[in-house]
Amino acid sequence: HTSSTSGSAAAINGGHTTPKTPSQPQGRKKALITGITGQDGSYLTEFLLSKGYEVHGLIRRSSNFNTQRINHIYIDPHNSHKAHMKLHYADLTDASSLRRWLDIILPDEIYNLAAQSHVAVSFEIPDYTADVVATGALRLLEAVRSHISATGRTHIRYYQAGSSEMFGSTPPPQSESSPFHPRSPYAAAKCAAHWYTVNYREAYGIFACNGVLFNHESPRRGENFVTRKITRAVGRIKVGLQSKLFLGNLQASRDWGFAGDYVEAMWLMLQQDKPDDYVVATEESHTVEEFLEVAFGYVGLKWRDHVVIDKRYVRPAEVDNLKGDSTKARSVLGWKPKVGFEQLVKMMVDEDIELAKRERVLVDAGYLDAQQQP
Ligand code: NDP
Ligand code: GDR
Repeated sequence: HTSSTSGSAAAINGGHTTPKTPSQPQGRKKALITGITGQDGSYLTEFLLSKGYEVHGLIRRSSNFNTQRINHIYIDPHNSHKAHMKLHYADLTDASSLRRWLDIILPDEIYNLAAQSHVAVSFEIPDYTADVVATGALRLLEAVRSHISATGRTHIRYYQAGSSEMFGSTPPPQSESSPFHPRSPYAAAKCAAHWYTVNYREAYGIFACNGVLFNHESPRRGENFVTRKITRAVGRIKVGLQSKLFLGNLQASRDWGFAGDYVEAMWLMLQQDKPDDYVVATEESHTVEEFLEVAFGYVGLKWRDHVVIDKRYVRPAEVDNLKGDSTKARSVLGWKPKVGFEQLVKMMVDEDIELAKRERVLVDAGYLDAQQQP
């Protein structure tokens, strides 16, 4: 990679030095991911490492370790030849930390995945949710803008993790041209982040994209989202550690895909000639009840024997029906999902059965209470 700016290029130019082009990346591309410890952050890191990137992740301070989803990728930085994922402390509520790491890391691509991402919890902590999800995105965009203006690194590309929740009560199928009608503080904050991203693209010419992603799940999904809550319960019920599962509204429909497929769409958006916004979805929708049928049925259980409705899990305002139209992502990005609904549910149940079997061993040996989870 040295030829374009070193002596050999000058020789080709007849002795004139090649002008420095600070906007061009050289060598291994660098990605910066906020929310690297989350579900999507872990899959995106694996994906970018497989493409030869150096991946930098911002992690927030926690009193417990919060790197479980990326521990398997982590290599001690003292082993510098192999350690292509690096972690730094920062927080989306701390603007100075964001700008400082941009200046130190000099990333080529930035993926803003960090969020208080639980819709029901956003009704409990609306102010904090807006601070991280909406203002956090604005802080990062502003850090990117001032970093570019100070360094001339205009090639930087930015991805904003938008959500189908922004469509809220707009009837399906939802596409890029469907209006937003958010139904929670989380969704309203994501709409703000969406428009901040559009505005920084239009006002400053920043290469910034919004991915409007429909629900995507995996064995790494947080345990209080409905899919993982169900598959964890199936595993624990199957090995005799639990008998009841408390849920809220079973009639909501979601367009559920596999997180591993969706991180590729994020990357593809940043590889295009022009920045744009894209809906990413399977285009297939199922109710929570249908998810229960497949998950319990797969291991020979009947969900009606175990599920108890608890009003605590019913939201003040619900999003009833999400089903995406991802024609644009399919035609422009050449993206399509590889994992279908049944395969996704079975993948999650398989992993959670294994996890529950390990818990059972610990419970039987007296190392764990059956109510506890490791
Ligand atoms: P997760 O909840 O699994 O991960 C969220 C990440 O954000 C975690 O790494 C978390 O850190 C981090 N985070 C939370 N607050 C802060 C903060 N104040 N400063 C810095 N980091 C913070 O979410 P997913 O991986 O599922 O989703 C990724 C993104 O995509 C989110 O923005 C989400 O809203 C959005 N999205 C998700 C969809 C889905 O179906 N999964 C669909 C559409 C959009 P920690 O580990 O310490 O908690
Ligand atoms: P969602 O996901 O709100 O779509 O947001 P979640 O899995 O939390 O809810 C899906 C649907 O299931 C119903 N539900 C329950 N949900 C939870 N969490 N717990 C329950 O006990 C329960 N019972 C029924 C909900 O009412 C809802 O209708 C996810 C998040 O990842 C967001 O960050 C992301 O933006 C959107 O997906 C797209």
